Amino acid sequence: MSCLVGDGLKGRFNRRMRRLLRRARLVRCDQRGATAVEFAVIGSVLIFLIAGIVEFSLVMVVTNSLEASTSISSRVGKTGFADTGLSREETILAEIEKRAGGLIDIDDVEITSQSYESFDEIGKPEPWNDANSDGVPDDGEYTDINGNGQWDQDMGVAGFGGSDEVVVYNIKYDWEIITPLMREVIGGSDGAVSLSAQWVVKNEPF
Ligand SMILES: [Ca+2]
Ligand SMILES: [Ca+2]
Repeated sequence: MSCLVGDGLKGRFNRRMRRLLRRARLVRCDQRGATAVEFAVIGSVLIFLIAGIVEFSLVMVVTNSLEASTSISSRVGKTGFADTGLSREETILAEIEKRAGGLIDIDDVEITSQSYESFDEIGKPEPWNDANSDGVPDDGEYTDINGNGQWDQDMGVAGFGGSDEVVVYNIKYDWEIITPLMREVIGGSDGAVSLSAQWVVKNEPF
């Protein structure tokens, strides 16, 4: 009798132990799953951060290159110097290309410059008087400061200016974001970031 009771207890004990072992195995599987999920979440965030740091660093490097090339080239431009066999404009563009850096495709760089007689004229419209009150600067109502035969919102003259004139250099470049992930985040509709630099100099007497 005692032997039968012992067998019964032993059987129940064994069954409970098997159930506990099965549950333990299930719990261990769940933990492995949780670890995989945690790794996926943390790994994605980490990759996103690294891609962001790399892309923002490249944007800063390219922006600095544009600013430096514009600054130094405008100093060359203000002297009126023209290299042998080149026009003054070609000399300035060559200086910009030389300093723009290997990351920049110079063929896609947009360079414009406007010259003014003084700093006060920068970005100002040509003066006009609306004599017939139609809200439009008609012929005879405006002073054609830049001499192009029409009224302009900005009285600057395209080019690198003459002696003692003030020149505004503008340089623009669309930098393409490399990683597809960051293209969606910081890139425009074309996956690029529009960068620009501006520099103002007063030409020397030449
Ligand atoms: Ca008018
Ligand atoms: Ca004009």
